[in-house]
Amino acid sequence: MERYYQPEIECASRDQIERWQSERLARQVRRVYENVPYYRKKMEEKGVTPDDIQSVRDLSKLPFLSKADLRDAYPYGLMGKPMKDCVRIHSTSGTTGKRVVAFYTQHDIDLWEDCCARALMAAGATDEDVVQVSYGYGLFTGGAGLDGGSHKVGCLTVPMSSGNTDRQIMFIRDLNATVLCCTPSYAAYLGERMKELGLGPDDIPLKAGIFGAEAWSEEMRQDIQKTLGIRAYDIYGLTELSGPGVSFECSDQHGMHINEDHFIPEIIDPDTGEVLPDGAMGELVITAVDKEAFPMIRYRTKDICSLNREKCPCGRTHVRMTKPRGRSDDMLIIRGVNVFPSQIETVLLNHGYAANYQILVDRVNNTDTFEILVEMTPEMFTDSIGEIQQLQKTLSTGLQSMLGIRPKVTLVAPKTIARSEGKAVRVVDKRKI
Ligand code: DLL
Repeated sequence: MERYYQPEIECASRDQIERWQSERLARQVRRVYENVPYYRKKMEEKGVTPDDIQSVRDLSKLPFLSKADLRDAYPYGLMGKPMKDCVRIHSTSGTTGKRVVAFYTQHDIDLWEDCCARALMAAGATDEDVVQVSYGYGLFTGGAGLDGGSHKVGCLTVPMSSGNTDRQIMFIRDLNATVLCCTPSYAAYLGERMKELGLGPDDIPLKAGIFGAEAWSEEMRQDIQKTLGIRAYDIYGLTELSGPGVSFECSDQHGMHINEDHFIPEIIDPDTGEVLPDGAMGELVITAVDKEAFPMIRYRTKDICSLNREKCPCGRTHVRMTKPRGRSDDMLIIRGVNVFPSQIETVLLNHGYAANYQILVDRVNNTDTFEILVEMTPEMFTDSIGEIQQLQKTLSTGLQSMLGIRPKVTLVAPKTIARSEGKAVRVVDKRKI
């Protein structure tokens, strides 16, 4: 039986959804024009005023907002409410320069938790369930978002956070957890560890998992479902747009319903900015129509996917997006952590290396592997294994403190990494996503 948290919204007619979107969009655009000088300036540059935005059909008249704008306006320049009205911040796991710091009013938190509650109920959760939240808590949005949604549904919430895998398994068993929330790679690792401990799907009470924050394949879903004996549901979101719950999967498991009463999606050609028709693959752009503290209008997510407006058997009427295929920029997500090649470059140069390196990413046994080949400079070149090992260790530690994740570093002789005459190919990502 399909369960809904807010059936009157999730199954509303298209007319009703468009009415909500149009009203809220017009109000939101006026609000930012009057209160956020950064937005006003961008709108003036494009020659558009709040009077031009009467309905969702006028959306394309508005300027895009990009991560570069967020950096420009860091940290307070995009705030739609005074600081005293804000109750929380969250932040991304790290970017080249500044992190994204997102602000929330209590109203924003409420809407966000509603979206996560919808995702949980779509995965079958009720107030009889025990939900183990194994996303990180803290600045990352994963823990807080699913935790809040779980409370709204009335589930018994276990705020585990990530790590300590054996204790995770013990709690799932001892506390009878029926729903698990974590990254898909961590779910796969939990499965692997269970096998090592001689445990199978029948030894754990889990029935569903809500996995997101990184791209994962259909094959990985099948694998997790089999190993843990559950149904595995995808969930998508980003810090700029609150966090998890921008969209989520239903029992049909064919694409994620975007919470269209809060988020208006568009797909654009990432190179030209042209809005593409439904079904075309392109960059997802989202307008959040109800967020107060950190309003996002036509925000370019960089995530590549397509939209599907076909009727869904689950009864929900909100449009579905396909699993994001990848990103239009160079950011890598390794074990759920955002990694930019330029961050690696910074560390290499700070440690006296040249920018001759290659990032090798793969997925072995459902876990991301992360290796960096780094050329020694002729000055530091040595044959001594001991010295090389010491250099590798030092560099790996330096990279870990920048990235929050430890790569394997392999030092290679000078001039062994191919040079390019055009753009350098820094990343070899063998994960088949
Ligand atoms: O990852 C929010 C989140 C937490 C989503 C827990 C789902 C579950 P950020 O750290 O800001 O926020 O990273 C956002 O992660 O632009 C995508 O590239 C990627 N991403 C998030 N969910 C998915 C997914 C959280 N289901 C960035 N599939 C986004 C593929 C995803 N990529």
